[in-house]
Amino acid sequence: MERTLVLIKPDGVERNLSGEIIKRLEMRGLKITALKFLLVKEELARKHYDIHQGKPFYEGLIRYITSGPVIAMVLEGPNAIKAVRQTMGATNPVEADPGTIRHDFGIITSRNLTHASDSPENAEIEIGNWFTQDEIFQWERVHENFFTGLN
Ligand code: 3AN
Repeated sequence: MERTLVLIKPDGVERNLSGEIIKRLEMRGLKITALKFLLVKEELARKHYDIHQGKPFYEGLIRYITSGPVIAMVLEGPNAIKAVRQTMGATNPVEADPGTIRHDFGIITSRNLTHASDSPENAEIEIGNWFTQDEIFQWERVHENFFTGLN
């Protein structure tokens, strides 16, 4: 089963959108297997956004993600990576499709509310950066097969 790391960034938490964002992802059928509320230390922020080091927006991105509490989650399900990124919408909220989180609640790229892993390989690396093994739970929903199609 696919897993992905999802962050509700400080603007999402500050604007009281955490519940709405989690609701939309849960309603798609994704299962929460880990969740925490934390202030991101600079070291974790720089590791998480390492790929963007040197870009003009990099230092602003580090200030943004460390500016207030975030919610970090591991979500699991078939096609979890693609499904979450589809529900989040394009990086730039004014290019995101109507009905996506970034379209519905955002207007600028530098305050685009959420992060989600973009590939299975990066998901595993990111999950390892944000969570310890004992913070992640393997559990079965009573009607798991409604979501997974596996009987
Ligand atoms: P996504 O989050 O959609 O995978 P990435 O990985 O290209 O997008 O960018 C990571 C984060 O960097 C974005 N979520 C956004 O916060 C920030 N970012 C990307 N491009 C820009 C930009 N041109 N200006 C400001 N911030 C940016």
